[in-house]
Amino acid sequence: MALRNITTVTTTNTFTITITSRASSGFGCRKFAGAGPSPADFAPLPLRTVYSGSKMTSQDDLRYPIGRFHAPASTSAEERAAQIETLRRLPERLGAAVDGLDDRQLDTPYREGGWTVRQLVHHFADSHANSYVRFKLALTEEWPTIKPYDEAAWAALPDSRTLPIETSLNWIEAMHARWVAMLESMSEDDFQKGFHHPEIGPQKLATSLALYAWHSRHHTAHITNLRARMGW
Ligand code: NI
Repeated sequence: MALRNITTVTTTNTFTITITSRASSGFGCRKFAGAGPSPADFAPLPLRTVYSGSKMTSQDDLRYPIGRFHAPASTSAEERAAQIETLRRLPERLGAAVDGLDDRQLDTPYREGGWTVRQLVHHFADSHANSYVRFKLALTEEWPTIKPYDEAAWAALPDSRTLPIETSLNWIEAMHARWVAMLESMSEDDFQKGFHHPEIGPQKLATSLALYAWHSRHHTAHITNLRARMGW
């Protein structure tokens, strides 16, 4: 699978350089749409730099504030407990990240060409709802094949661009209560169950859990970093 060809090298400065042996660049491609994170999370990016105040920041830093996702070969019960805790706390942390923002601020992209804060919040709901359903399918069927979706197109729909964020914040809170209760009931064997993604192949639930814990922190950091840069 293409993902196995990716090597990440961390240099002495803050930049992370990703080298891939994939023949074609995945940047902007839709191949991994619906896998969870943006398809570009796994793709090489140019190390263009921008000035933010007096501090120079790379586009990669803005796009991957906590680094890219690296699928673990396996996870321990302790690691999974920490990941479940991240999902449990997302509604509270996301609520704090957007607290007090007005409509102008909510409609500000977190980086040049990126989603707005409003789109990020609605993306959390869309993405995590898909993942919640995939967990349910994997727990109740034998390695089902799931349906990818075009997350960029979903984020461009009118509801994602215009609805008040409270609609998704409330939904995320309720959904995560269900999701976390399900995760806490899962056995070691359950985490070895999974689903087939039509484009990226078999995905264990243990890997999905790690991915969505990362995803929770990844997009929340987009918002908190924007606020820090803008002085909001
Ligand atoms: Ni995402």
